[in-house]
Amino acid sequence: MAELDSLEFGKSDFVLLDEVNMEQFLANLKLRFQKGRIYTYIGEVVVSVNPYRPMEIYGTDVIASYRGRELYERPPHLYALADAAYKAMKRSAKDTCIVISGESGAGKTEASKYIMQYIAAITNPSQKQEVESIKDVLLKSNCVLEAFGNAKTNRNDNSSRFGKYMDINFNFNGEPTGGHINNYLLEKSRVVKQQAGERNFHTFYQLLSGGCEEMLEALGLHRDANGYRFTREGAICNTVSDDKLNHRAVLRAMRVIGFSDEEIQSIYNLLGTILHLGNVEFENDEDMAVIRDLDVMEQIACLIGSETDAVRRALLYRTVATGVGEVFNKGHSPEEARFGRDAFAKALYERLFCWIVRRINHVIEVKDYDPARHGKNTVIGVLDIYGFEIFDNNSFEQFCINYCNEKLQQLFIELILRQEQQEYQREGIEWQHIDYFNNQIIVDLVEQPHKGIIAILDEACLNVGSVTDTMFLDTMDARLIRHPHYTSRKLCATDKTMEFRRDFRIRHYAGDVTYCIEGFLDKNKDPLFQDFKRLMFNSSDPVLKEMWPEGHLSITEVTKRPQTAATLFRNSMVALVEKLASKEPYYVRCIKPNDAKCPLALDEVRCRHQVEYLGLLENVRVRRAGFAYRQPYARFLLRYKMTCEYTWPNHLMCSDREAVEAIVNQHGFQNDVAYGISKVFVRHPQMLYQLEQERLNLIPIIILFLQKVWRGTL
Ligand code: AD9
Ligand code: MG
Repeated sequence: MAELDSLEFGKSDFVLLDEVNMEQFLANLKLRFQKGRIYTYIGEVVVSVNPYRPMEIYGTDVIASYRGRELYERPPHLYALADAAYKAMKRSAKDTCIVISGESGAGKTEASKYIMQYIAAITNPSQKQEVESIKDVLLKSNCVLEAFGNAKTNRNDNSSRFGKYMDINFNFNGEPTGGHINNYLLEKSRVVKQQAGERNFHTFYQLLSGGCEEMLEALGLHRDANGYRFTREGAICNTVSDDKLNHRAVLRAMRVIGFSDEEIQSIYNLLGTILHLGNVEFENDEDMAVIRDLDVMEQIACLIGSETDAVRRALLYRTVATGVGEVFNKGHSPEEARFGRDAFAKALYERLFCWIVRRINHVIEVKDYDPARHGKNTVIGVLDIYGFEIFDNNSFEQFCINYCNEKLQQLFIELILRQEQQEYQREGIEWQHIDYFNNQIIVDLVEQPHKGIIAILDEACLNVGSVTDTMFLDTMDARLIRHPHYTSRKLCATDKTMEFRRDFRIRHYAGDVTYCIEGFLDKNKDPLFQDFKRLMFNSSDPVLKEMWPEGHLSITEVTKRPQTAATLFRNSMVALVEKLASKEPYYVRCIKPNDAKCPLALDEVRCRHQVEYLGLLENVRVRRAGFAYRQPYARFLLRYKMTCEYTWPNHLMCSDREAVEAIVNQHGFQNDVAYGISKVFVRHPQMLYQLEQERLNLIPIIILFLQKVWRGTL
């Protein structure tokens, strides 16, 4: 109960601020941060500030101290939130989810891992073998997915370049029985190109520095990341020193999960293939691409279980079908060949990543669950997805990532308002409306059918070959000119020269982002010549073949236009939001204290901006206008009846509600509560803190009393 509202450590719940304004909010955040209190509540929301240093607050003793306790009983912590989500799920057999949001580098992924560790630690006290191994796989999956899905960016040395939503399934006893991972849009363009100062996905560097001699030799690789075009940029800025150790950890994790030796070999064969592909050069022979270095073709063929000539042909020619069904081979120009090579490398990696996720899912998915025997299967979902990004150069990927964050912000607004409103209505309590900035208008700008940016982009992609990125920008300018959250350099620049016509800007809820349209069309169409798919489908390696099931189609059979990348992403976001909205949500709002990744420094301007766009002040206002906590009468009574002479040990009133009123009146809290149909609503957590304190003071006296009764000395 210590530190809940103290001068030394500030207010542990922003709801307790004397006044709700930015100055007080920031002062409290800063004071707590400097005292090592990185977590603070807004009611049941945890606000977390990245400490950028190891903290002594995650040990087993700390886990034990949060287990089964109520949120306000202990200092704010992710563990308390995880416990609340777990308890709510167990008590009401309802699915819950924990949504972790915040910008890149704010601490989402770390938070998700602590939450999972906590859930793993408090479940299965009887150490049943099958439950332990499920937990082990769930935890180990993080290590593998981070190696393949994370990379060093200029914002974060371990930035998630994919979105992850993990369901953990529980049986009737609250033991984990399995899980499922959904992955969202991997930033595959990173495989072939990284911005200055950034790295490719960790796994490439881990393999090169940690792979054993025999493995590297078999893959035809040398250790120097500088020698491969795809890892060269990252080799220069290589600041992540534990690649070697991590390589071993990933191998161990893959074995624990159940990857076979053959599967692991196939994975590394693919990584080797990608590195070699990056070094394939195309020379110009009368406008046709040729490859002089056939050794590298042989190496690739060997790694993907193919023939040297088949690899060479796939890189240099594409099969084309005429309208009348004739099929012929068309040679690439060097530029086309380079484009095809990069598309192939990106696709290989993306397929590999999705296959790894499917493989893990295969191990963790709940099998043979019989609700009649085991009771209802419930779920806690944990969402850790890329945070809002503003880079110097923002492209299609940032557009998708930021759209995803708009959707999540919309959900936050919707759920917080809706849930509060519904609860007050249900319980017959008056609700005071608080104004929010509603970002639905930005979500619509991006996703609205026929009118939104994705629709315009898809339309442009339909016109094969004829539409350029600039024409796409012109169409957007014409159609969106009046939208308050859209502008482009062309629309706002006085000097309308061509170089100004490559950008458009969206006023996001989290700030203005300027996107360069270069590559938007290609990334959205995401074309890959059928020849590559066929090459992989014909691989003698069954693992690789499995990743390319559509490779069996001949060119004349491939008629259907695949969905565009942006549309696929939008559909997956809509499905994700639906999934989250169907569960009882718990929120972690992460804040990045400074851009230098340095401990103890809290940049007020940066923090103010995040507090603003995350809507945290409004969140506090809603909590304060409403009621911070609510409890069913019976539960409240059970916990606090000892603090009132009329209710201890039992009350004689007509209802639990009257008994709760007696407790409230005795302590003089009449103005702090409202009585609903089934629950008592408490305005400020202070009242509960006081009751908790009193309870703690009374417990020794009651124990003494009971001991005396027991011994017959009373
Ligand atoms: V991104 O959107 O994936 O780019 P995240 O996930 O929000 O981002 P991440 O969790 O990766 O950020 O945190 C960034 C770094 O901050 C970590 O690698 C740690 O070095 C550091 N960090 C974050 N949270 C903690 C913490 N609770 N304790 C110590 C932390 N260090
Ligand atoms: Mg992350």
